[in-house]
This record gives sequence, structure tokens and C-alpha cells, in this order.
Amino acid sequence: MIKKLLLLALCFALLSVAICDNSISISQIQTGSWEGHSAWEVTLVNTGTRPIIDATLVAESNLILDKPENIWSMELISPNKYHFPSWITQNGGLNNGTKHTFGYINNSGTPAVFSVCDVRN
Ligand SMILES: *[C@@H]1O[C@H](CO)[C@@H](O)[C@H](O)[C@H]1NC(C)=O
Ligand SMILES: CC(=O)N[C@H]1CO[C@H](CO)[C@@H](O)[C@@H]1O
Repeated sequence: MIKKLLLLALCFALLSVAICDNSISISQIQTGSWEGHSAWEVTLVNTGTRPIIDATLVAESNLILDKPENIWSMELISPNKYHFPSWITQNGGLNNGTKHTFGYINNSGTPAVFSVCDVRN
């Protein structure tokens, strides 16, 4: 009985959360560079058909921050995992066709690699 309930709960979880889905596009441009550091502006666009309340952004590799403040307009969940700032979520999310930009300064000359997971509509 418990097992069945757990299975049911899991199914609902899978239905409501698209894992690493592609309804967000990610692009970044370099906005500065100096002494082994580089600054980047990342644009997340909701390319889906529904507002996105929240999403998890995973820095897959190459994100080396000298200090936590070196990434802004995203909130830290756990090391290398970020999510939308609360003001987006509180305002009903990121509408389809709209974008959110955030920035970071990496301790290097190349951009970090990001992917988006756990998109909540
Ligand atoms: C948002 O999605 C709706 C369908 O739900 C679509 O009709 C509309 O064109 C989309 N808007 C943008 C700006 O992509
Ligand atoms: C995102 C990025 O620039 N990655 C670099 C960050 O800095 C470290 C250390 O210099 C590099 O190894 C990464 O390539």
C-alpha cells in the first residue's frame, strides 16, 4: 500500500516537473575581462508556452567565483545550483516569450557551462 502511494507520488512529481527540459534557452555574452577574470551576462528566455514560476540552473563546469557576490540576479540553492530570484517567482514567474538576465564574474577567461533543470510552470 505504502509502495503504491509512493509510486503514485513519484508519477505526479514527474508530471509536474520537467527534468532538464528545453523550454528555456540560455545564451551568454562577455561584458568584460581583466587579469584572468571575465564578466558574463547570461540571458534566459522562456521559449515555452506557459509562464515559468521557477527553474534550477546548474553550473555544469567552469564556474569559479572568487566570492558568492560574483553572481547576481540568481539565488544560490547549493554549490553550483541556482534558482530564480524570489521577485520573479512572487510576480507570477517568467512569462513565455520574456527573458531574465543575470551576471557573473569568473576567475578565468572563458564562460561557465550552464544547464536548466526542474522547470516549474
Ligand atoms: C505564449 O504562449 C501562447 C500559447 O500558450 C502563445 O499563443 C503565445 O504566442 C506565446 N507568447 C510568446 C510571446 O511567445
Ligand atoms: C567560466 C570560466 O571562466 N571558467 C573558468 C573559470 O576560472 C577557472 C580558473 O581560472 C578556469 O579554469 C575556468 O576555465
